[in-house]
Amino acid sequence: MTTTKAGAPLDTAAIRAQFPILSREVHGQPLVYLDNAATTQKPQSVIDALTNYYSTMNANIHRGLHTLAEEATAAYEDVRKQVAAFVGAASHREIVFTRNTTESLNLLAYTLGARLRPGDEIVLTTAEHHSNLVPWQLVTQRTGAVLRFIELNDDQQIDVDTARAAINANTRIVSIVHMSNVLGSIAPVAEISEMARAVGATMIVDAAQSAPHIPVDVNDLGVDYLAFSAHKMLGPTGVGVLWGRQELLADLDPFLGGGEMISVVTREESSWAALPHKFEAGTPNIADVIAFGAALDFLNDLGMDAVAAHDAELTHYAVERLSRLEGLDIYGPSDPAERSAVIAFNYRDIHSHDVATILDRSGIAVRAGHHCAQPLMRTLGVPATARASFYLYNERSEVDALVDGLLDAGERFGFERGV
Ligand code: 7TS
Repeated sequence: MTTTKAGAPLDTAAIRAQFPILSREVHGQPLVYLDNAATTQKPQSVIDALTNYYSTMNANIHRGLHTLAEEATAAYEDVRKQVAAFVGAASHREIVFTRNTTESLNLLAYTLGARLRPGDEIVLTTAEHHSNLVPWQLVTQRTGAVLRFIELNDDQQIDVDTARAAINANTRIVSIVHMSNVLGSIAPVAEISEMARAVGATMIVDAAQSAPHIPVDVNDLGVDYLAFSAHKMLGPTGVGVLWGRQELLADLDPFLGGGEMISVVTREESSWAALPHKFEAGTPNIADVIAFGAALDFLNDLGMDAVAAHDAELTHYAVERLSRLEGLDIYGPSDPAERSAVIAFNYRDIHSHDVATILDRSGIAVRAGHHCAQPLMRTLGVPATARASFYLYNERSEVDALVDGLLDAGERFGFERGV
């Protein structure tokens, strides 16, 4: 495991050596993986944790009295404690494992939404990923509650003033993205939480992009619920986290019913298991949760402050280099210090899908499209963008490769090479 002294820059060469996929080639070129906002690559320790689980302790958890079941249960529950420590939760009982951020947010929309009445207001931002929009739209259809949106300011950021304009005495729920998967901007969550509390609203944060990149502490943020996904922070796919304050989770009805979430079941009715099991019906994703523990070890060994500093520095460098390209528009805050790890852009008049396809011929992986944020695309006035997103194993040379790849794409479309 690579260890880094707090404050020292990440040793990306040593880190990269631990990610087998980073040594493969794509179209005969070294892979330059810049699609980390979609999902990150996995270190050998995470891959080994999966194999080790299936090779040595595979069993169903919470129900067996045999050794394998006890070992698997302990390993799974240990990761719950690790996750609790990672976000500063008061207790491991506040951590619910789901499939992904999307399921965590749907759980909240389903359970909290059932309490809303016509005219109640749910406040989102115009920058939400569809997973923090569509579930609330379904709630409005069922209840007559209405959606209100925090708009971007002139610098394409969510700020305290735009939030103040949307939150009022009718607000029951505020559910906002912490770090936008398009703009890379970080919302002032602590201040917005205070506004929500002042009107008695529940405060939810979509931390799918922030938890991987910056230290996230639920106490500092002052929120009620937080959702994120393991696969965007070195962990396996198929594991999501919902953190909620214990007294609030205890007060919610279950989302899914079935095995392991009950206490007593009669033919007519049931009572619920204690937290967090009330929200984990059925056999969970045991192997992937356990491997997520190895991902958290990896992040903790580096230190989230060091990860944040690395991502910010690289993003700063990338914004600087990309802004020098003629005909390249970058979306999001103008000051690179206001963003992290994600840069959405359009180049010349080349469609972002063509940009991504041409870059792929040089081994460079970026995403193109609407990034599951269609209302934001409309606000920005574009149908789609290309997007480069970075993580702890990316290096400046890969940003340089991206710039070269874009110049190549420009040439193919008849533009003169030249910066
Ligand atoms: N919220 C944000 C801010 C996201 O960026 C994503 C995924 C989600 C929620 C949903 O996460 P999931 O794990 O449930 O899928 N964002 C992206 C992306 O930007 N490209 O691919 C997935």
